Amino acid sequence: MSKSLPYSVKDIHYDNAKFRHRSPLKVFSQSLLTLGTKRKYASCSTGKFLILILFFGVACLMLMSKSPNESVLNEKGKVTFVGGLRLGRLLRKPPRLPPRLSPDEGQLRGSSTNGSTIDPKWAARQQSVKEAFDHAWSGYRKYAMGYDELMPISQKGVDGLGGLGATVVDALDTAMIMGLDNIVSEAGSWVETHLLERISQKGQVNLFETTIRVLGGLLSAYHLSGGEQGTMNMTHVGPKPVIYLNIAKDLADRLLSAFTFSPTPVPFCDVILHESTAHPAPGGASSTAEVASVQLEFNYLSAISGDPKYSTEAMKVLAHIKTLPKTEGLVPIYISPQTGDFVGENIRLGSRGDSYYEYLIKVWLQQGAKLNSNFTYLHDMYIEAMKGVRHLLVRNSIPKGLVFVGELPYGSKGEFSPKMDHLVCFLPGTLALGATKGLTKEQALKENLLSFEDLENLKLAEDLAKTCFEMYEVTATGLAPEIAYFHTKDYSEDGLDGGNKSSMYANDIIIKPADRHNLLRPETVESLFVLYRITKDTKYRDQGWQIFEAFEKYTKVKSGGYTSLDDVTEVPPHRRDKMETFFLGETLKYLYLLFGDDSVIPLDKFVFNTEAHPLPIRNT
Ligand code: DMJ
Repeated sequence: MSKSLPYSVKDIHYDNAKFRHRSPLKVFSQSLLTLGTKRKYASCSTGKFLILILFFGVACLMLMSKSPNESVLNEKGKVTFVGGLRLGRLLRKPPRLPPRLSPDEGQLRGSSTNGSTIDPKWAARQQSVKEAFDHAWSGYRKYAMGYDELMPISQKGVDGLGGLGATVVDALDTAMIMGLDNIVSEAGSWVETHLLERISQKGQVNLFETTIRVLGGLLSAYHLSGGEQGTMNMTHVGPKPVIYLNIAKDLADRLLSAFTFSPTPVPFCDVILHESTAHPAPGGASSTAEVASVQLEFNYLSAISGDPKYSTEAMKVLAHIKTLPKTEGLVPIYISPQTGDFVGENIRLGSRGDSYYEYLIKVWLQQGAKLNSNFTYLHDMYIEAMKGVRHLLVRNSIPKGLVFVGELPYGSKGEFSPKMDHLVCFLPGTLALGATKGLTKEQALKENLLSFEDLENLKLAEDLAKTCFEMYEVTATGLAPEIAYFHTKDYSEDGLDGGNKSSMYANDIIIKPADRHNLLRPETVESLFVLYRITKDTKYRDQGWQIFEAFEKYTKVKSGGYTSLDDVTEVPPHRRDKMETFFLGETLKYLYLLFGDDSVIPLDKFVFNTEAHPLPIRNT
């Protein structure tokens, strides 16, 4: 059990006066003072008196008004409604928000809707990604249809995720976005014919993996196939949206047992689908990232089904984590469903920690990111955590000074480890998104929407994206290892470079033998995609293309599919015989979007769940 950590700093104070928000109370009192001072110099005319009355009236209205929709979770997890004066809220600096545009999602596939012409070079590259997706799918459908994953070398399927045909559901919305109607039909009809039965018969599944891949895939398919009337329809083939919705509800009803069986708001990590029961992991604890990365999906399901129970259960987790002690906003990677407390002191943004931070900002964005929203606490937690990252986890390598995010395996009092999982490469994209809220950097700057924290986070995003790309560039295959270490003044190891001697970072990045595999992961291309959309810097597209070419060269399996690798530092690399579902769900989707038009799944109207399934942002 973890020993208590110091309580986190709860209030965020921007250091830069330019971004300091003035509360209505302060505006009013300052106005009174100003008027009072002026009175010394001029007699009080009737006009001035009327202005004073008007000001006073408006201020009173602001202080007394209540919002009928304001609700909070009490300690027992029940939703209660609150109204009246929320002084704390009035005094807190609200995040700066972009103006909400009216939804205009009519023509979101293929051609440009923003007047820009599509560069033929990038159109051709986008087409290559589409062909790669088709090749990946063809291997899967030939040898593994209905299994969770393809083993492309042995040409068979394997159920590594509980047997719900995870690749089918993970790939479905990518096929919709790419306009691959034949794949949408095949995958859609498999879902319609088999998935409900599978869900009712299968045994143990992991709450998080099933939520992000299967539930998330179904929900995106629902939306992209026109589920919410009048918003969007990317496909005219495959099942009707209501089919996806009904299966999603059935699955989520069973997954809910992870929450209802737990004695605390922290869910158990495993669910027995056919029994609708749940139990903790063998060691007892759940991963922090896992319990805090199901909210986008459950919230959206509540919104479209009209049943609040999904959202209510999932949001209890974040409301609960808000109350726990943290280290400058950073949290240990394990949490106990039995006690509700964090377990151990291991802090990292790689495995088991990553998407906790991602969902803080994305859930806030999903809920409309409104001023005075009940979810502002998520933005506060996110800003505090990113400050903590910059303070405690970010270092520079030597000799060439790559910026990286390390780990604190024994908490902030213990030794710093210069280890960075490839998984951490989600962070540049999340930081950039959190800074501009999906707008371009240019627009956000022009409209003066970036706070000091946003600018710091954006800078870090760009630095880290470079490091993530160099993790590919430094190896003999041009593909990143699962884990890299960074050479610092306190840490070095000889003879463990990536095999590309011409990389200027060959001495900065250390790759240990056990960490040299590549699982076709998406995080770096995800960040390149988000950073390209936000900065419009074409270097991100060039880097994405370079990575795609390396995947083509070393992971493509002739008979169909793509495979993981055992060692990215040797050529030719030894292959690992597994095509992970996220290669179709995420990696190829992000590459396709990176080379395409910005109006397809715009970042200020959608959030991608942590498995790259886009869900619409609430616009009320
Ligand atoms: C995906 O399942 C998700 O992106 C998750 O958040 C982390 N790991 C994989 C991809 O690497």
